[in-house]
Amino acid sequence: MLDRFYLIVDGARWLDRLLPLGLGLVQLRVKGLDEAARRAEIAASIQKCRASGATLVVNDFWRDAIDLGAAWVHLGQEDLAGADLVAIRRAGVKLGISTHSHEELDAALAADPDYVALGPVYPTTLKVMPWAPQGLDRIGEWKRITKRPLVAIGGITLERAPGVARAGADSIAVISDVLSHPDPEARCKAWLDARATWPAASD
Ligand code: 3NM
Repeated sequence: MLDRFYLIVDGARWLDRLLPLGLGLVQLRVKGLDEAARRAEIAASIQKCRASGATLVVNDFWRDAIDLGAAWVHLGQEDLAGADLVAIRRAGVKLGISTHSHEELDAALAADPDYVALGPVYPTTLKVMPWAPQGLDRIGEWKRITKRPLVAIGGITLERAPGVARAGADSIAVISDVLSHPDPEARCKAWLDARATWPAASD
């Protein structure tokens, strides 16, 4: 089962600050680096998470994830279309896939992922996206259809988290609410402490 709090970071430097707080699940989402810098970030993140007992998910770069020994990879739909799923499976790498519509959900389920992510649940300022916010009802619908761990993402704050969990999300993925907070360590700690208080789906 996935940790209920899933932090997404844009560089390994965050891990030194936040892993000691007790993070269990982290995604490394790096953009715009050259290959050598990207692979160094991924390798460092794998090592840091391993040392701390956290699960690291590598966004997009599935070849690097295989080469460098990551346990998980997360793919958006474009990367999914070009990915060698057989190679990913053969390497024993687990797979999460983003979805934003029923069509994308069909494509994701055809790849038999280990989790499905649904977004954006709320408006997000982090990424320009053509999809309207999904809302909480969609989470329950996705949970019924996917029958596997469900990650909710997009515009989720600590205050919104209980409702997202109640709607059926197994894990809540977050960027801005932690990384853009004036005190990321304190905010991250607050998320970690709050996890246990969230209701189970449809409590
Ligand atoms: N993917 P924040 S929303 C990276 O809907 C990403 O697939 C999304 O950041 C999707 O927590 C998103 O700051 C951004 O809204 C999440």
